[in-house]
Parts: sequence; structure tokens; C-alpha cells
Amino acid sequence: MKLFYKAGACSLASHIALEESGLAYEIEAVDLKTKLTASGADFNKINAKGYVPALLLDNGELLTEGPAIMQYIADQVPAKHLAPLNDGMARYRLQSWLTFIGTEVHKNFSPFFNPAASSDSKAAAMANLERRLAYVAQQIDDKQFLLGNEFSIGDAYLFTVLGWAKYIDLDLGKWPALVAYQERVGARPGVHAAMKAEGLI
Ligand SMILES: N[C@@H](CCC(=O)N[C@@H](CS)C(=O)NCC(=O)O)C(=O)O
Repeated sequence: MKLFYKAGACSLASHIALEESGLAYEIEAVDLKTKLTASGADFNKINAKGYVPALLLDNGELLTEGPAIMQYIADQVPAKHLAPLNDGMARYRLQSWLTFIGTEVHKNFSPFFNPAASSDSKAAAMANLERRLAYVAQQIDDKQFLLGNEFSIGDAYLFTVLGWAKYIDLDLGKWPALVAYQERVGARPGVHAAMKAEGLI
């Protein structure tokens, strides 16, 4: 498998999932401005959506959308418990978190990385982030991870987007549960390895 990624972007969550899975994989960076991959290929021809993450499977199929990619990875290695089995409420709870993180957290960071975004749209996004992160902090409270005591791909995604707070002047310090969570997840060897491979640490 090959993951197309940009250092520190939302593709880091899929990268963490791959590291935690123990599966064999490679990575190739994408310049999102030129849409060229590190080997000089036209990324738009690989993924017509033009964004990361994209996972090229061993059978030549391309899978896009982080939550789908991460669930695919988790389902290759059920013994690693990266996602609850797809046979009951626990999996829907995970999907609920993945959707929430994607649409309510990740996408409210987007205006801050868009030079064309107005200050009004940034202010609205910041207000949303404050509300959503307060909710996440309350949900995590004294739990180890989003789903309880076990790390899951939901944590790979939440950890990735929390890492963007430092770029937008959003102080996570007002939610001690989130700071402790960030440290806990960041200390995992798989998370550390993915971040190192992307040159983030
Ligand atoms: N819906 C997509 C969103 C992916 C996304 O937002 N990717 C960003 C990086 S975090 C990107 O590649 N942006 C560049 C672009 O859209 O051209 C997913 O969940 O995978």
C-alpha cells in the first residue's frame, strides 16, 4: 500500500493508523500547491479530488476520504482493535466520532489555512471550534481514549487535528483533559514514528 500525504495535514491520521496496524506500507509526499508528488507524478491524475489522504491499495485501487481509509486499515488487522468490529453499536459510535471530527472540528480549522478566507469566516470557525472542543474535552474527561481504554483510529484523527491548534492561536490549555490526551496519544510509539517520518518531530 502507498499513502499519499502532506506533512502534518489530515493525512497524518491515516499514517498513524498504518503505523499502529503493523502492515507493510510506503508513503509519498504531495505538494498540494503544484499537485506534484515527490516522484514528480501529477497527483490530480492519481486522485481526481486533488487532496490527501489517498491510499493506493496493493490491487491498484485508490481509496480516498480519511475515515474510510482508516477503517479499511483497521479492518485488515482486527486483532489490533484499531476499530470495533463492524457488527454493533460500538462501530457506529466510532463512525459518529469520525464524522464529528471531520465535519465539526477538522473543517472548522480549514479557514485558517485558506489565505482567501475572510476574518468573519475565521471568527465564526473559531467560535465553532471553541464549542466543539469544549464538548470533546467533556467527553474525554478522565477516559484514556475516545472510545474508553483502548486507542482507536478516532484517536489518530482527533490527535491530528488537535495538533493544528498551535498554528491558529487556539490555546488548548483551557481544556486540561485535551492537553493530557494529546500527551498520552503523542507518546505512543506508532504516533511518534508517523510524526518523525513526516519531519514533524
Ligand atoms: N474529506 C477529505 C478532506 C481531506 C482534506 O481536507 N485534505 C486537505 C489536507 S488536511 C488537502 O489535501 N487540501 C488540499 C486541497 O484541497 O487542495 C477527507 O476527510 O479525507
